[in-house]
Amino acid sequence: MRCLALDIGGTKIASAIVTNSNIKNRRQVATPTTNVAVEMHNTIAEIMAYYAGQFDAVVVASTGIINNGILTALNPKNLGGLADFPLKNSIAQHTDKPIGLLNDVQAAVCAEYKEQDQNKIKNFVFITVSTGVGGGIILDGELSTGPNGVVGHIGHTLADPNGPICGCGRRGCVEAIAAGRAIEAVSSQWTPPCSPKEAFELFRKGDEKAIALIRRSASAIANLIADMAIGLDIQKVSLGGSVGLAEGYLPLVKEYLSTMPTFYQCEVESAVHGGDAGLIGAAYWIEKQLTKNLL
Ligand code: ADP
Ligand code: BMX
Ligand code: ZN
Repeated sequence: MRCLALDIGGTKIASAIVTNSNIKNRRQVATPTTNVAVEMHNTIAEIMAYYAGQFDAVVVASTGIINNGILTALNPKNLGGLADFPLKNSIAQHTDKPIGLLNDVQAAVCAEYKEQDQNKIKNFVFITVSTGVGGGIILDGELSTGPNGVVGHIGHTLADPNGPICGCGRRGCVEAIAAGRAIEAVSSQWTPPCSPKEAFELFRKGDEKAIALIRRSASAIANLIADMAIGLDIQKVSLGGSVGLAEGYLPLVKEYLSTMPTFYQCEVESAVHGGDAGLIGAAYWIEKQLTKNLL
């Protein structure tokens, strides 16, 4: 099946035709930041027109809570203030083909889990450290989404009760400390101001303030992994997102995790599919849904 997959993140929207996990015609545009409700429709219309006639089904892996065809941002600040968006309707205006929607990280975990030894690994998590922090959770070999699509919003568990207010409204979420946006909130105040990518370059050159900032993020993610391991008996974690995949980050996460008692530890590796995990996982998921007549 030729599947048009879209991966809508807080920073970028990737799209591609995915067939048997092979990606063709991959494109990437920036996620709208102003007038987002209107611009999101326009961006989707442009993507749908570009791929017209090339697909048998459409699947969207999107940031936000995906339920009943609606995208609801838990952290609207990650989407230029957009709180709700009629994602399914926006796509349906351009195609009669089947449409599937799920959260971006729930999609990514499907791609990563299919690469695992599933006889051995039953409980598995994909964590993205990107614009935000999110998780996709496999329990007993099955993707868990929950009655409202909320499962996996682990970026909004507590990292520091005295930490910054998160865009979701809660104080001290992991996302408010570890995410790309959290890194940017600090590095953009430096002289000269730095993007997260530049902050990582400074970190790799041994700059002390950059090391402290990246370590703060990695430590919060290591604690999140420990919480997952002890709360859900997670056997392995796959780490993705542009921050999670940045050179030097995974070794720090492993370093913090290795200081914890044994029951809190589990295997952690970089996402096998890198930045394409969302696209590949979404296509894999919709094929399964269509086979089971679930869409
Ligand atoms: P999305 O959140 O849209 O899925 P990404 O996974 O690319 O997108 O994550 C975007 C975040 O990662 C932004 O905060 C951005 O500043 C940061 N980022 C992008 N490239 C890099 C890089 N090479 N190293 C570290 N951080 C990066
Ligand atoms: C946020 C939340 C999650 C998402 C995660 C990673 C919103 C808009 N998004 O915690 O649904 O999975 O970010 O998203 O509330 P990304 O944009 O960083 O890929
Ligand atoms: Zn939060």
